This record gives sequence, structure tokens and C-alpha cells, in this order.
Amino acid sequence: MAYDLYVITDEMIGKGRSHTRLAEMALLGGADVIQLRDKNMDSASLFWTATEIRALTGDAGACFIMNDRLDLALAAGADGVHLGQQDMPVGEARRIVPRDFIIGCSVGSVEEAVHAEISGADYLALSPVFATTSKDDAGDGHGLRTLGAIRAATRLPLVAIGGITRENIGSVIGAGADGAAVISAVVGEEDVTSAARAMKRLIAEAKSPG
Ligand code: TZP
Ligand code: MG
Repeated sequence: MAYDLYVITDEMIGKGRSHTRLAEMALLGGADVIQLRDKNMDSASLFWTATEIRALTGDAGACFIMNDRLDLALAAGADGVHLGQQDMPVGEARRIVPRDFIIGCSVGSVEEAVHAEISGADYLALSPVFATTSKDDAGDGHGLRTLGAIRAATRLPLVAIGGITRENIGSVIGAGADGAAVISAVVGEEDVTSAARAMKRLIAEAKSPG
């Protein structure tokens, strides 16, 4: 399972394009994972949007992760759910999902990372690695030192979220992240497909320098 380029859809940042359209464009650029994230949409709309993105990601051979909503993730046939520290506890989610269902967890410290791993998370997201304006309550960036410390403390796949750009993505991979989760650097661009392709190339270069 590749987490290299993990694109989070956001209609507030997406220049008038729908979640589904953003996902479609990001997949054409090589996104490995699409996360549907919307804090305002009603549950019915979110469900139908999830079914559309499920179909698109399936066709592309990519992974589909639903943010926050385990119920909708299961109902729409998503590959997994992404849970934050304020969402349903990872261990409780683990008890009620199929064996191969992916649970991702946002963490901000080595302690939270180790706890998430013990609880049954499948991947971790250091959130936020850098400061960002894309999430209201993101807080200060935890930085590359914390990223490296979490890399050393757990064996789970580790992605970084928050403030990742073409300029700093190499440093994020260099510090030990398996992948980069982005909103604005891809869905906030006029040409989402080209932006995704560029990020994907930079990740590949950082993983095999020279
Ligand atoms: N979780 C932590 S930071 C963040 C989320 C969803 C927003 C990331 O957006 P951007 O534009 O890539 O900084
Ligand atoms: Mg959440």
C-alpha cells in the first residue's frame, strides 16, 4: 500500500470544483490516496460523494479514505477511515471494522504515535508538520524533528500533513515520512493534475536521490 502522494479534497480551497472533480483530477496526476474531508456537508451528500470517489479511486487503483466518519466509510465501501485525536478512538474503531479495513490516525507526538500503533492504527499522520491556514485548529507545526522521532519510534507507515509545498516536500521525505498529505499544494492549484504530478515526481526523487 503506497502512501506517497495523499491528496485531501476540500471544496473551500478547490476553486469551485467539487470533491469528486478534485479527486478525478488528482488521480490523473498519480495520487496514491484520496481522502474525502468536509466538515460542513450533510451526511446524505457526503455519502453520495463518497460513493462517487469510491468508484473513481477503484478504477485508478488508488486508495480511498474517509475523514472522521467511520459509518459513511463503511457504507460507501471506502478502504479506510482517518481519525484524529478528537474522533472515535482507534481501538474502538478497530473492534468493529473488517480485518483489512485501514485506520489512519493523526498524531502530534511520539506518545500519541505509540498509543495509536498499540491501538491498532494502520498508518500515522503527523499533523501538522508545518503551520497551515487550511485547517482552523491545526496549531503550530510540530516540525521535522518530531517527524524523525516518530519515524524512529514506530514501524507504521508515516505521512506528514500541513503546510507541505513543492519547496519543502523533499525535506519531509528526507526526515522519514513515507508520504505527504496535501490540500492546497494540489487542490488549490489551477491545474490539479499537473500539481499532483509534480508533487509525485518530487517525492520519487526524494526517495531515490541521484
Ligand atoms: N490536518 C492537519 S493540517 C491539515 C489537515 C487536514 C490541512 C493541510 O492542508 P495544506 O493546505 O496542505 O496545508
Ligand atoms: Mg477528524
